[in-house]
Amino acid sequence: MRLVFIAVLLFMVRSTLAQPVHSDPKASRKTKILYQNLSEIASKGVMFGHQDDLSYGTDWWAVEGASDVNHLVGSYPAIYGWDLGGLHMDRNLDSVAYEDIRRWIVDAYKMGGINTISWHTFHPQGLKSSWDKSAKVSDLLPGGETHDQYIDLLDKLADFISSCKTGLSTQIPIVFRPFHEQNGDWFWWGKDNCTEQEYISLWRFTMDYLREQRKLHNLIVAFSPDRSRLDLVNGVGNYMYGYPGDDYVDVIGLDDYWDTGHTHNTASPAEQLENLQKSVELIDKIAKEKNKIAALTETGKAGQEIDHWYDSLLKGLDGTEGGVNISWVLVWRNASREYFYVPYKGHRNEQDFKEFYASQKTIFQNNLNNPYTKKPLK
Ligand code: BMA
Repeated sequence: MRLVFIAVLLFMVRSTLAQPVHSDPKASRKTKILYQNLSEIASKGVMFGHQDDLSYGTDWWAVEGASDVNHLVGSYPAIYGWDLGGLHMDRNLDSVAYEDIRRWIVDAYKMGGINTISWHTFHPQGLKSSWDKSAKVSDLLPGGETHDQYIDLLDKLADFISSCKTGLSTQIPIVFRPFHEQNGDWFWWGKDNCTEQEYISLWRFTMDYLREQRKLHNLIVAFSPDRSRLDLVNGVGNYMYGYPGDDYVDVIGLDDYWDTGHTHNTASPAEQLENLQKSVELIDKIAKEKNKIAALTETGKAGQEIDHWYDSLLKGLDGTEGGVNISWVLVWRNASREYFYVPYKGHRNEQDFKEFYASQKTIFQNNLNNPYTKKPLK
């Protein structure tokens, strides 16, 4: 009897430990449920995400209900990526109207999809773009020259996020992925442009402000370094550059365009596949150790210039220890017939994408029940 009791107790402790713990103790109920579900879904397969899926495609712009993914396979993606660069304007960097983004975020939520927001933000000083490295992180921190303008920007961000709601109900849970690819040298928040401590302070200040001053408790926060600047030999240590702490991160993410046929990567396709597997194993390991979840927050091959690209992606994910078990992969946007990440009808990778969709290991909108309830999958 005593043994049975101990066994039950151990089982209970183990199941509690296996649950990811959200970084915000005040996170809303739905946000916590979604977070648990992101972990549960990962044990069944990988969700597919597409940036700007409802906004435009290779040959249409802002058509209600349209989606290149749905057009090709008959299901919307499970994850919808949006970008809030340019909050001082009516439209974001890619000319998508904010009022449309807001409506589509709500639509995606109502369909049972999951929204993730990236932030190619302008620096408030002189409205310098994300890629303008004359912009300084230190100016945004408390005591910095443009700190007050940064607060204004954060207010605009918070206003927008708060406005994404259904009727009178509370805020929609959103995966927020600020200041991405910080280990690269292309953004003003990048490695060679500020100190690690400045980067961490910016992240913490941002999240504290959104949570404490603006009462946003609907955010699942994603950290996403870039794989091209990650040394897999010293994987864990290297990954942690700029990590703001477990209280500020929920998703151990990675942007990996490198192992998926990047033009400057001279490694053979076989080596790239192996490195993709290692990269995914790395984030999975860190996430498990920290009781968080892992995701490929960005990946893809612009122009789909590689045959069977999606098949390789799936092999990369499936070849990892334990098989496909990260929460999602998100490919970038379909802006034109030259710049796209999901093949269009008639493209030679059309069948490749259809097989990716048909795989038991991938999860699209069709397979989701409702990730904001206790039963996420159909
Ligand atoms: C980049 C490119 C840019 C775009 C930006 C924000 O990766 O796609 O063209 O403006 O993302 O979406």
